[in-house]
Order: sequence, then C-alpha cells, then structure tokens
Amino acid sequence: MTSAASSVQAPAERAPYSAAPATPGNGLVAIYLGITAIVLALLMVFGLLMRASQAGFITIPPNRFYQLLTAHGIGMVAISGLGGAAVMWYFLSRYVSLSRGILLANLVCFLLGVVLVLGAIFVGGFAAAWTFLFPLPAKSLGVWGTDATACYLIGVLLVGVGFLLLFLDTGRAILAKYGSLGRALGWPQAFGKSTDEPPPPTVVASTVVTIINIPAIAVGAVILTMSLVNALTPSFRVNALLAKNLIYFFGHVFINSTIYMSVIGVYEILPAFTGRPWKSSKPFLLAWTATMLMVVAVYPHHLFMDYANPTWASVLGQVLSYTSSLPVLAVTAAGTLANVYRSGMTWNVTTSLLFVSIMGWSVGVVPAVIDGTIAINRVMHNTLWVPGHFHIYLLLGVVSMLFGVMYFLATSKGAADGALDRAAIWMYVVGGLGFAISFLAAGAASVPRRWAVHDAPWMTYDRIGVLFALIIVLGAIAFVTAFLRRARAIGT
Ligand code: HEM
Ligand SMILES: [Cu+2]
Repeated sequence: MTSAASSVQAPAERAPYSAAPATPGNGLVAIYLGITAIVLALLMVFGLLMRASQAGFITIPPNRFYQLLTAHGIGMVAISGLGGAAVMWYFLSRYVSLSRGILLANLVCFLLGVVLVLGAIFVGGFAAAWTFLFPLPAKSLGVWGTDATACYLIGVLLVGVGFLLLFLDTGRAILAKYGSLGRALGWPQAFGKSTDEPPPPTVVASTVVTIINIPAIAVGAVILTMSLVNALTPSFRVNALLAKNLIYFFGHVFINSTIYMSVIGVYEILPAFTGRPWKSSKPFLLAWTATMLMVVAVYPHHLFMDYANPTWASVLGQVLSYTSSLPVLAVTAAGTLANVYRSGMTWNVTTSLLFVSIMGWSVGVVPAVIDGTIAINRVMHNTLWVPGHFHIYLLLGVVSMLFGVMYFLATSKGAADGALDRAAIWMYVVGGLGFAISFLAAGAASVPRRWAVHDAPWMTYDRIGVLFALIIVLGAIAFVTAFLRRARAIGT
C-alpha cells in the first residue's frame, strides 16, 4: 500500500509537479480520506432529513431530531478534523519526519470514540447538542440516562486524545527539523534580518495548527472530564459560565483549525497546476503569526448574550472577530488569485474545488463578522443566521478543500474528470450557496436555530433550503463515489 509514496504527480498533460519525496503513510492517508468522504455524505443526509422535517415534508419526532442534530454537529466537527489532519499529515510529511504509528493511533482513538458517541446518541438517546453545555449533560429531565452522557463525554474525550497525540507528534517532528517553533513560523525572516529560505507554507500552517490545537484540546479534555464527574457525582458542581468559556475556547479553535489544516492542500496543489511555486513571503509569515495569536482569544464572541461574562471579554470578542481570520484569509485569497491569474491553469475538478474553497471561505467570513458585532448579535443570537454563516465556510470552504485534495490524489494516476464530475461542481456550489442563504434569510427574519418544529410562516425558508440541500447532497455523493472508486490509486 505504501510503495506509491512518491507517485503523486500530475498527469503529463497537466502542468509539471515537482516529484514529491516519499510519504510512507499514503495508505493510511487514503483510509483517512475514504472515511472522511463516507461520513461527510452520511452526515449531510442527516442534515437534509433535519431540514426536511423543519419544512414539514417529513415528520421526525423531536427527540430523534435533537439526536440527529447532536450527531450531525459533533460528527461534522470531528470529521472535518480527521480530513484536515489527513491533508496536513500528507503534505507535512514531505518536510518533516512524522510517525505513522501515531497516525494509526489517532485513527483507532477516533473510531473507538465514534462508536461510543453513536451509541450514546442513538442507543442511549443523548441529545444535548455537540456543545454539551452545562447543565444539559447531567440534567436531561429523564430523556436520556447518565450512562448515555458518560458514553458521549468519554467518546469525545477519546477522539480528543487521538488528535492530541497527533499534534504532539507534529510538534516533535517540526522541532526536530527546525529547532524552534519560532523558526518554523519563519520569525527570523519575518522580524529579523535573516535571508535564509523561510519554511514552506505547509510547515508554517502546520506549526500554527499544532500550537493552537494542543491547548485547545487540553482545555476540551478538562471540561469533558469536569462534566463527566458532575454527571456521575452531582455534588461536584461545575460553574456554568466557566464551562461555557472552556467549551467555546476549545470548539472555536478546533473548528477553525480544520480550515487551517485543509488550506495546506491549496498551498501545495494549486502551484502544481499553475507551475508557480507558493513561497512563504514576509506578509504570509506575519499573517499566520497574527492569526495564531488572535484565534485563541476571539471565542468570547460566543458569549455576547451571557451578561455575567466580563465586559472586557465581549469587547475583545467583537474586536478580534473583525481581525482574527483576516490576515491568513487575505494572504491566501490574494495568493490564490495571483497564483492562478494568467497561469494557463487547467480548470478541472481539483483546481475548481480548491478555487471555490477560497472564495467560499472569503464569502462566509462576511456574515460571521456581522454576527460578531455585539449590537447585531443581540438580534441574531441563536437564530438560523448562525448556521447560515458557518455552513458557507464549512461546506464551501473546508469541505471543498477536502474534496479538492481527494480529487487531486485520486486522479494523480491520470484518471480524467467526467461530465458528471463537472456537473457535480455546479451542483455543489449552487446548492451550497442556496442552502446557506436559506438559513441566513430565515435568521434575518429571526427564525430560531436548533428548533425541531417550525412555525408555518417559517417554512417557506425551510422548503427552499431543502431544495438546495438536495442539490448539494447529490453533488457531494457524486464526489464521494468518484473518490471511492479511484481511491485505491493512492495507496498502491
Ligand atoms: C448538505 C449539507 C448539510 C445540510 C443539509 C446541513 C443541515 C443542517 C441543519 C438542518 C442544521 C440544524 C440547523 C438548526 O435548526 O439549528 C445543521 C446544523 C449544523 N451543521 Fe449542518 N448541514 C450540512 C452540512 C454541514 C457541514 C459540511 C458541516 C461541517 C463541516 C456542518 C456542521 C453543522 C454544525 C456544526 C451544526 C450545528 C449543530 C448545533 O446547532 O448543535 N453541516 N446543519
Ligand atoms: Cu467562534
């Protein structure tokens, strides 16, 4: 399975791709991406069912709806993490020496954790949403038992432990090669007078992800454990405000990291088609360091309506919401346009998806920043505006990047895109935009999020949403089946 390591090259008719050094984890990376593809399609169907139930097309009993909501939320966050980790590992292993054992250990933890989480939800009835906010896990009013809560929390903890191992390994490998995290971030070139070649974009991005995710997962583990003890021993009390702060610190950083891991695919693959290498310029290095510092402090934007939280935290949350992702997004979007412009690049499924992903990420940030404004959040908080903005940059941003990388790897042996592949791009983009806009429009009309049953006047938005969701799901299933059919090419 691993002999193909260095064989990922663009076919002859495409722009030349510098032969990559061996990456002996190819087979495992293919398994990671295969699981990602299947789980994405399945969870999208869960989403479609939820939306169809809100629209009144089908009837899902509320208990079942909240189970689906919990599974969709935690599942999508986790699988974006798994897919992103595969992209990061695949490309990072060209520059530093990563452990295949740890890559496998993460997968095993992930799968065991998923079994526990699925059991908790669909057997035990756990339905507190992926954010497991206190006191829901412990106080279900009899809807689910303590055993289901324990299974869910331990399952998520297990997934976290796997990722923690992975990022400890990337940290170890980066330090071994570059000597210090500062050097891996290109600080001597960004802030000093060093004229040495800066570390490649993949190393810079991976270093940032490693630095921000280790504390995020550690904090996640702390609050998962506290919630577990609280559920088993109610006399051990958890401060609700502290719990929410810890959960959103972890949640915000982890989900943002999925973008920062997946975007490595753009840095590595677009140049293969344009023939123009993507170098770490000074603005690029500064941008990644700036985003690294801001992304860990922006999470209070999830607590604007928690008036007990300190005012300074809300102010910080608002200011950083405007600036946090901007540096990396700006250098990446500008870099993408410069890389592609007049390069004679072939517009195939891979390059189209990667290009779309940068545009989707850019577009999705606009409604996010709007909601990050306290005055607007007073109205939009807990409305469908929120899923509206994050579905844009998750569906059209992260997941497009993942599908783009899958196509790249799967067609590296020269398999050509067919008419169905090309149609799927349009379905994915049009369906994704329409679907997200149906959420945004409903949110603008103050339709609440996370409600199983919708009032009749809200259903117009829901029905339009279902139509577009159907289009995007069909497009995604076309990508997934195309990838799975060709996936063996990666590992052989
Ligand atoms: C066809 C694609 C998709 C459909 C039809 C879909 C549908 C939905 C629906 C109906 C909700 C509940 C909205 C509410 O009433 O509050 C939801 C929530 C959510 N979705 Fe999706 N979704 C899709 C793709 C994705 C993707 C790709 C991701 C992430 C990578 C994602 C992540 C989430 C998250 C995190 C939530 C919030 C769950 C919560 O509120 O606890 N979704 N989605
Ligand atoms: Cu956030």
